[in-house]
Amino acid sequence: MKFKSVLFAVAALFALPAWAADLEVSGAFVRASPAMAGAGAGFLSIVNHGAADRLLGAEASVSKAVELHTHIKDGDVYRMRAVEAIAVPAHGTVQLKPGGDHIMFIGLSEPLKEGAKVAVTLKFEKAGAVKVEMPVLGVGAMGPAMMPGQGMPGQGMPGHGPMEHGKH
Ligand SMILES: [Cu+2]
Repeated sequence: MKFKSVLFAVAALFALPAWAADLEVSGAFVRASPAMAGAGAGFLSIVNHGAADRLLGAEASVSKAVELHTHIKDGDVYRMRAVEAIAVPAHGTVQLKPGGDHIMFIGLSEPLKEGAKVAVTLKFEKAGAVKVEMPVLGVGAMGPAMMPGQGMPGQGMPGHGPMEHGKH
């Protein structure tokens, strides 16, 4: 465990991407949540340089529960649905992004404020625990490239607001 802690400390020094075994996690971010939202969504990219793996879940202290979600198209409406795992193909890339797969923080203990950071531990079937710091970006942010303050006020997309949680 001590060795692992040192590894994490080094990873923190150099910020992202975080490496674990053959997995490279980058571009992680969380969207700021409106004060009353109670839930938030996180996104990231996983590049797999090795054999197939699966993301089985995640842990974070910011919310009561953390689920893996995907979006399914139901007529003209996209709905979120919890999934048991997200496949990470061998030598492939998986993108958790707005409108697709994402990490859902349910039962936030406090609103996700733009500029804060959320510590998340990803749980992979083979690679095990991978810690990642997810910066909180604007409500409608599409990725870390859109830094706080760069977007025009009110330009963002509505994010998760109008979507329905099929399983909650
Ligand atoms: Cu969701």
